Amino acid sequence: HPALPARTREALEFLALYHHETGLPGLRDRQAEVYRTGGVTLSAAELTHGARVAWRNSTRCVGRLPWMTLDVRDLRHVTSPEEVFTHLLAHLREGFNGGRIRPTMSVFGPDVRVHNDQLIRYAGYRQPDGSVIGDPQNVALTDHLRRLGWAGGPGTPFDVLPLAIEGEGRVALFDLPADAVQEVMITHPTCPEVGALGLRWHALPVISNMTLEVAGQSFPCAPFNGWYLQTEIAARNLVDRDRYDALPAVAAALGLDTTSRRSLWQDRALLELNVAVLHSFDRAGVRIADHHGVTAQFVHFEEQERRAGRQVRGRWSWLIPPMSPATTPVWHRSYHDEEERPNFTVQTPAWR
Ligand code: HEM
Ligand code: NRG
Repeated sequence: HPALPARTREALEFLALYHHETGLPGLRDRQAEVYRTGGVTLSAAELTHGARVAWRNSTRCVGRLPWMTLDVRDLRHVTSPEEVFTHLLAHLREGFNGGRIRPTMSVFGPDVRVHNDQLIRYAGYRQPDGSVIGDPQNVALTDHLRRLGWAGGPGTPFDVLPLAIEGEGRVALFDLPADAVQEVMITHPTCPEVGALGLRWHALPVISNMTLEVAGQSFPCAPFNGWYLQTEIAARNLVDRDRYDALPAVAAALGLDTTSRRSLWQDRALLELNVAVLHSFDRAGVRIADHHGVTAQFVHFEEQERRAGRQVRGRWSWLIPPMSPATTPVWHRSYHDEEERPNFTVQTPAWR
């Protein structure tokens, strides 16, 4: 239907997909509603399936095999910042589930937004000399929260930021209570000096700056979580030069010779930090993937999709892990990276 407005066309396409994939009857009636009103109000079951397919269509996600298990909390009637916050606390608890993390998404009313890019983020405090205490990636967010009235935290490298929640035309700040934020202290199975560095990370990645686009509708506040892949923490967040830049300290803790680049001390420190993160999450009973397991599962996902008559889209540069990529099957495969709907789109930060 090239002549229809995008909203109507996407509504029709989604209803066709929903009825085709579920085998449920009643497509004709739903189509009639779209032609009558120009759009569609999704049932809770349709929203759930749409959110799951949005995950299935996420080209940059290597963790898509369990897309059908996504738990969707239909909170489209919730619009006030205070109520949103209460439901976000419940999301953190239910998603964490005592360490047996459940992929979870909460879908709020269309005018709600969370300014934080994830529900749990560490402050980045810019110092007068230009250096940063905390996570340098979050300096702009930290400044934004200060402008909104946050007094600032104790000033450790791992201060958890408050949430800025927008709804009903206002923005309010909320501190996350300590019991809502699960963290894992990083220790190494054989080298106590690595544990003494005081590195840590939060157990749950809850992405809160992506809009769920489904059936011609946009939900800017639809935070979702799965579990971490250890390379996200141990090869990027704690390691990138413009993040926590921990490799020199890890190498020193391991007693490596750092005077020659060709001792490959960076690679040795990187490997041991990845071992440490997996060891620490396992010991804490918090689910985490490793890059060999998750890429093998991704190949399984590709086969499952092919059997279902669907083409897997992917962005190779995001699917390969940032360490030892050629030891994983994804390295040796190629992917088309067209974007399909339903999907998630990245938002512009609230302060830009
Ligand atoms: C990206 C793994 C669950 C949607 C990623 C990335 C990894 C990953 C490693 C790349 C991140 C980066 O390089 O910064 C996993 C694992 C999961 C999981 C292990 C465990 C269940 C989910 C869920 C959703 C999702 C539940 C949505 C319902 C996405 C999206 C991106 C992504 C949209 C791209 C994010 C961006 O553009 O910044 N995932 N994921 N993932 N994942 Fe997953
Ligand atoms: N790299 C980011 C998180 C991106 C999404 N990763 C997931 N998503 N595992 C970081 O915080 O390191 N998920 O929904 O599980």
